[in-house]
Amino acid sequence: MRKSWSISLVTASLVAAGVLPVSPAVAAPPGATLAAAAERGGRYFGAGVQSYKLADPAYTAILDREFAVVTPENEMKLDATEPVRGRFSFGPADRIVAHAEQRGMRVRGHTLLWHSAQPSWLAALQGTALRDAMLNHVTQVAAHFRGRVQAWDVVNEAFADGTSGARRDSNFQRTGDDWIEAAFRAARAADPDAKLCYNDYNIENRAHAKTQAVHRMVRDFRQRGVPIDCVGLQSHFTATHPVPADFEATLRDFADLGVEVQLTELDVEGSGATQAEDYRRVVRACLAVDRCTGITVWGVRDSDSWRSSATPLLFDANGVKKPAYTAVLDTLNRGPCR
Ligand code: 9MR
Repeated sequence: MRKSWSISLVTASLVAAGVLPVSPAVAAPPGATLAAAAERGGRYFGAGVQSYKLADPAYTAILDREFAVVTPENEMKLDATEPVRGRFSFGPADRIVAHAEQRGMRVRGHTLLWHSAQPSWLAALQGTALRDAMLNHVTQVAAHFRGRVQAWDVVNEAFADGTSGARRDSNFQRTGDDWIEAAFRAARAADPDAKLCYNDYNIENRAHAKTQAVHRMVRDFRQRGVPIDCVGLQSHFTATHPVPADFEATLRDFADLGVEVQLTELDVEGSGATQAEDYRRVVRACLAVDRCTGITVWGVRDSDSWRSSATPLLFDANGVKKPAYTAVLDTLNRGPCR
């Protein structure tokens, strides 16, 4: 520690004396926010947001200061955007997109097709009628946000838990195995510039059947030219689903297929130094893999979380930075270590 400090002092005085050129490494100060620190390593740092919270100045103060990318937690889901067949409703999602654009933040779209949060009219359909309605939904929603969403979770959570490695049973799945690729093709046609992601939970552990099944699907899509650009690993970590020892290897396995990987809904149950260390490991794993392009935490303060009693986020209910925040900021500022 002392050694590198004195070396950088010597370097700095040589630069000041005009002996050495100013290099970006010397000139760039550590990032003071999550977004700035991530940016130094060429990554983004984002948060899941809820439109009704944009009216809370304590919430937006943290959001606008710390994050470069926002993901609407619920406002782009099927039940929110097409509550009645063919009648689209974009108000709350548009409010989030406008908030982001006014502040130079980017948007992750979540999600075009998910077996959950379906409006009742859609859940009642089957066969060709259902398939047509699914693809029309993808087309209409992706077209509405065309050019304004940097990456879409085109399909969310389509694989079963457990050891089967099978697709999850759902009305979507019952229209035929090819529903996922059909959705990706429709999304590409509707918004050619958005990155198209497959997103899921419990695919962080390389040894798990579900992880391997998703990996096989992405490999197959790449081989057959189905337009897929990224895999989103939700990364909801708990005591029973901890950060796996092989997390970096999992990210690398997906990245080796030629897709980006993004941590899309990160949160870690716990508190204090243990939680901080878990967060540090997650960020380090992403930084170690070139194609891991960014991290989104699933909420701003613990009180904003879908599982607030697990205190899984980086700010406490009062908006105070937690040890986990400091660990993430510090790890991002250290950058990719090889
Ligand atoms: O955080 C979201 C919560 O507010 C919603 O009630 C819930 C149901 O729509 O979805 C939560 O977000 C989920 C995400 O969309 C997909 N992965 C799991 C997330 C946590 O349940």
